[in-house]
This record gives sequence, C-alpha cells and structure tokens, in this order.
Amino acid sequence: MTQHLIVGPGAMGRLLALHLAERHPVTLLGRRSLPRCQTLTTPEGECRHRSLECLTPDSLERLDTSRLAAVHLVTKAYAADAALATVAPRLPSDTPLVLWQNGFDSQPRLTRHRQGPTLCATTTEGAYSYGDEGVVHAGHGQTWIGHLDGRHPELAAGLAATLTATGIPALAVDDIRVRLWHKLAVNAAINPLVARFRLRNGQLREPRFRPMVDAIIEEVASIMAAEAIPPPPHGFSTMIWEVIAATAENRASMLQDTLAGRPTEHDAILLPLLRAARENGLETPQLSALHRRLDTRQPSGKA
Ligand code: KPL
Repeated sequence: MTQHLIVGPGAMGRLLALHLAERHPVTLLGRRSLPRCQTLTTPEGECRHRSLECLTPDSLERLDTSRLAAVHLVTKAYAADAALATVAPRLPSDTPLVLWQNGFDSQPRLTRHRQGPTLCATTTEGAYSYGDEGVVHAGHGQTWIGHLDGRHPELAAGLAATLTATGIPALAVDDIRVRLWHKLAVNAAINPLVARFRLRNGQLREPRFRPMVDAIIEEVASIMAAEAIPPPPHGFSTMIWEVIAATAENRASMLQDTLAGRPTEHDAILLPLLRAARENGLETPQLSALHRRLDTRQPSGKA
C-alpha cells in the first residue's frame, strides 16, 4: 500500500502531493483539471518538476484504489464534507483518511460519521500556489498527526514517518484535539482582523490594532479555559504574538480569500468558539462581531 490520494489541489494539497511523489505514486483530485506536470519551488529557491496523475470528479472512475495507503482531504474547511462525499463511494471503507482542515468544524463530524480510520493533521508549513502549474514552499514548518480520541497510533506513526521521509517533518501525537484548538486560537486572533482591515499579519502590532488583538485573545483564552483546553507552555497571548511576529510579512489565508472574492473559513474558525462560549455562558462581543461581519460579506457561492 503505497499510493496517496490528495483531494484538494490548493497550495497545501499540492505541497503534500509533490513531496509524497518523491517516493510514492500520488493522485491529485480537484474540481477542474490541472496540468500533469507540476513544479515545486523549495524555500531554498530550487525548482523541482514532477508528473502527477490529476483527476476530476468526472474522471474518478480511473482511480485505482487497490494500493491506497491514505486519502488526504486538503480542501478548505467549508468544502470538506462535499469533497469527501464525492470520493467516499469509490473507497474501500477501511481506507485511512487524513483531515487537514483549519478550524474545528468538519473534523469531529467526519471522524464520528466515518467507518474507516480517520486522523487529523495540523501544520505550520507555509505554501502558496501560482497558477495551475506550481506551488511555492514558502517556509519549512512542523506537522502533527493523530486521531481525535488518540486511536490508531500505529497508523498515525506510519503516516508521520512517510511524510517525514519525503521532506514534511511530521510527528504522531495523541493530543491532536488540543493542537487543533491552539491553531484555531491563532487563526481566530489573526485572520478575521487582517481580512477586515486588509493587513499583513505584522501590522497587527501597530497601536491601532494591538488592543483589538488583545481583546480577542482574552475572549479566546476564557473559552479555552471553560472547555478545559490546556494552554500552550507560555500562554495564549505569548503564542499568538509570537506567530504574528514570525509571519509578519504573510497575507493570511482569510485575507487572500477575501481579496480573491472567495468564501472564507470564518465558520470553521469562529463558530466552534462561539458555540463553546454559548454553552459556557460566556460573552464574546469581539468574536461575535467579527463573525457577523464576515458572514454578511460572503460571496453567494458559499458552500
Ligand atoms: O495559518 C495562518 C493563515 O494564514 O491562515 C496564519 C498562522 C495566520 C499565518 O498567516
């Protein structure tokens, strides 16, 4: 079993595909067809060309599932359920699935409803795509992979080893739930604000925006405490301000989606927080206002 199916040929999907293709057969599935020859530009500036099998839902019957090691669902969070529904009828029910979505919306739902082993992954790898032909690996990062309830540790370890061997350093963990909530905290503090005010991440350190970030961090930290999510070693505030400094030049994903007129992942990032706040009787004026604002500006194609 060595073949990997990547569903969702965005920047992260193609980054994974082009790394895995160094050692394994890889098929890329997207809504529209892509050129077979794809280029990966490494953080060191080297260009590597790989030929990948690229399928669309219309050509899915060509998918050979007999050697599938794993299916990686690397779509935007709002497209995850529909993408899985397209591919699931073709898969043996015990095929391992890895969910790479942001936020904490589709992961518990898909993990619960699916029969086969379903893992979640979260990563700090940086990537952006250019056109249909290439992806730029903007910065090296770390990936964590595991089951929400800590099940399937050998599968997680095997997939982490496979990713690591192809240049995506990955660790199998039994606390992926906590790591997903921490990433969600970072995304909630950065993405809606930079999308609203059209900022690079580092501009959040300016005097006008700093108090807004701090107010969001305060709401997020009390929700995490009420949900018994252990804080990161130096607290949420330190973690979030460190990410802002480390990604100061980035245009965050939600800003890129907003500028391109695409739907944003605001539901996957903000709704789990708003739901948890409601269940714990917490007020969230900042997060609620950000969610309302993003919700009213969604393009009509919102999934
Ligand atoms: O993950 C990110 C994103 O862009 O969605 C952050 C951490 C905010 C970096 O830009």
